[in-house]
Amino acid sequence: MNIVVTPSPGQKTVKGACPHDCPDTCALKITVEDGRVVKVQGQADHPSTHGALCTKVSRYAERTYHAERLLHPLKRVSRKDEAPRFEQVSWESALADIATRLNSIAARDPQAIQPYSYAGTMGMLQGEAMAGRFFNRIGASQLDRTICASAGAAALTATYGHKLGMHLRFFAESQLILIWGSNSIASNLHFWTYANQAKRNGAKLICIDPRKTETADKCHQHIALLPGTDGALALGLMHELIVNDWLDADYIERYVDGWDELREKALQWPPERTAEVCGISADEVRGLARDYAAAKPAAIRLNYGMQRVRGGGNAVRLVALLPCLTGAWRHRAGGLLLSSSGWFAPYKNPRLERPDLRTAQKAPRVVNMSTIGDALLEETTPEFGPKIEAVIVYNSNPVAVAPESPKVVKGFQRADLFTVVLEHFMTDTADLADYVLPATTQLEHLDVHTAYGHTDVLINHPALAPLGEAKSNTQIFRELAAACGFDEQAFRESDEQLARQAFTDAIDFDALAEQGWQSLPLAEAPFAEGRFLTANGRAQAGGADYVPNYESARSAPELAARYPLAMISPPARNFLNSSFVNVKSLRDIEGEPIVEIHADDAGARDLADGAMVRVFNDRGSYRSRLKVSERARPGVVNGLGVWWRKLGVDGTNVNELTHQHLTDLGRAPSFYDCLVEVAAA
Ligand SMILES: Nc1nc2c(c(=O)[nH]1)N[C@H]1C(S)=C(S)[C@@H](COP(=O)(O)OP(=O)(O)OC[C@H]3O[C@@H](n4cnc5c(=O)[nH]c(N)nc54)[C@H](O)[C@@H]3O)O[C@H]1N2
Ligand SMILES: Nc1nc2c(c(=O)[nH]1)N[C@H]1C(S)=C(S)[C@@H](COP(=O)(O)OP(=O)(O)OC[C@H]3O[C@@H](n4cnc5c(=O)[nH]c(N)nc54)[C@H](O)[C@@H]3O)O[C@H]1N2
Ligand SMILES: [Mo]
Repeated sequence: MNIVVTPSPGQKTVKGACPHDCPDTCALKITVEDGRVVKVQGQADHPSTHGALCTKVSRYAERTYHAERLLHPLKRVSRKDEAPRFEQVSWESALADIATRLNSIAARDPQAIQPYSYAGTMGMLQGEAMAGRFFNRIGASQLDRTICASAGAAALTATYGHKLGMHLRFFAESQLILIWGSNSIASNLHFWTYANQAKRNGAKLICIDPRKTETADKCHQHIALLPGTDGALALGLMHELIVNDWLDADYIERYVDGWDELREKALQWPPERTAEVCGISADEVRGLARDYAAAKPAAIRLNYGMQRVRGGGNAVRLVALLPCLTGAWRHRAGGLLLSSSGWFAPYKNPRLERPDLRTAQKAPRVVNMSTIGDALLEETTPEFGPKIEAVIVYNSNPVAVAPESPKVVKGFQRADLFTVVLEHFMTDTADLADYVLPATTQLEHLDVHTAYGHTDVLINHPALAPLGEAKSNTQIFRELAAACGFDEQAFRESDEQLARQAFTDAIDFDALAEQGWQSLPLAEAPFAEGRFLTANGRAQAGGADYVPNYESARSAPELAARYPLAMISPPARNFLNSSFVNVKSLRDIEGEPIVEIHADDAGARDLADGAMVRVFNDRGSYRSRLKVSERARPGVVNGLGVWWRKLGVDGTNVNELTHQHLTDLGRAPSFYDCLVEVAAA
């Protein structure tokens, strides 16, 4: 069943796809020489990749051949509260032992078994195809995969009916681009190419972001609002569109529901009030509204950074309604893009994970991944259901990335918790496992991919045979199913058979395998005449409103008196969430964990640039190097990147400080809604 790649002499190139959680999903050209990958490049003929890769993925081979790659199954021999020690074991004994443990839990209540996965790979096969079959068959609890995008997803769905937006390539023709809550140069590089083209053609670029990012540096204007105030800014813009009569009344009349209600709300947000809440000037609000109304076509590149606060869902709804109010959707280069993933829905096979393999009458309970800290510390109760007894982690590093890590660590340290981690490396989560199983990287397995920043389907052909004893996620779950005694045909399907079932017939699989990618056939200006994917085809404006943060000077003044600084923790350019932190050449560029602070806030605390500081609140404390920088606005500190805890200063990272409160829509974490204080360490 395994895909066999035999090392052959000479040189060949293989068509691949970048597996990482990034809107760009690039097409790869992998050069193999005498059975070794020597180069990973972008495919020149794939439009959005355009032959170029980011720094991280152009070094993907460094990740695959990393000296610390896990190449053998490991079994824990130390206690969970001691320094981790493991011994190498055979696959047979590891899988037999894991199967015995899981079967005995399942005999009592299979819902005590919890899968935990996210987008370490975005591939459909190495993601949930075979894993989903296994967990459905055993009857495990389900996982609500909310850690990144679900507030924005719920917002787009409520407003447009699905996660849909403009097509990437038409940004090149826009006259104005609002880059809103996105550091595109760091996290969406191939969009930036199109924005830059627009800029060269005379378009104005405006960045809306509390942090003065490298993207803000390259835009004509930067509006540094306070974190979590985007909904207020959108309402302030609507106020100006209304009072200046800059609305496209015909578009609203034909294609928008609930405008009267929203109009009343927006009229309560004159520029002065908006400016005060957002921490910007009233002229910035007026100027932004004028620019947005005047430019035809005007486009918005919204990204997930701005929805990681309590009101993140409503903020996305309000911003997403702006192009409906000016009729920007009439043009192919106007509108908004947050996610394009909904365009793939009609082309995906909904049965790939085989929900029919479930035997229980009732669907298993759903546990939210964003509150895994609390969930692992729950006892059995009627509301929660059974205490979690086993966790199977793959494609994720929850101990580093989930909010409020003191609780996540405590949960994974439970002596009575059985944890299995499928990984490439000994991450913070693997350190707390009972078994660590070595997984293949993208160069060693087959996969198929959709995207969330463009509308092409991609294939990833394996370039190498698995290194060491590594196995693909699909193969590990196949063998685990066999060890558990599951003999359904669903567990005997090969990766190629899965890949052929991943899409409906509308995608020609052989053409995909040959070319490396296939574009979805889509209208250029999808909402030029409404036709949203809502029940009645109209955009839905009802109910959207500004929701203040959990933690801010305005909403929690007593807390703010003790912890006056708002901390955001956006991605570091050279890492991908917590992936690549252990690739030395990339870690060397980032240096060490830093927290950026404005000179005024540093001065008020007598802190000098380069000092070691303690960033803290009631939840925890985290040591980091201070950088006095104009990238931070007054009142806001930027704790960059999700470092591996064990590579941080004292075995912690920024999530030591974040909380588990969820967003208004989509049950997502509010990582950037977090008050802290900074002091000398
Ligand atoms: N290099 C790199 N690329 C990545 C990632 C990475 O870790 N590194 N992560 C990937 C992932 S998982 C995702 S989800 C995507 C998208 O990831 P996003 O989280 O959208 O990442 P960014 O593009 O950095 O955008 C976040 C920006 O939002 C700003 N921001 C924070 N709070 C607010 C706010 O309240 N309002 C506004 N307007 N802005 C705010 C931050 O300062 C930051 O510049 O990127 C992907 N690409
Ligand atoms: N404070 C703070 N926390 C954040 C964020 C933030 O901005 N600030 N961002 C959040 C966001 S947007 C996201 S998406 C999450 C991301 O959180 P995660 O999805 O956990 O992402 P990573 O940290 O990249 O960890 C992915 C892991 O999957 C492994 N992996 C990759 N490919 C494979 C494979 O084929 N098989 C197996 N078995 N393993 C594989 C990698 O080695 C890596 O350790 O983090 C969130 N956490
Ligand atoms: Mo993400």
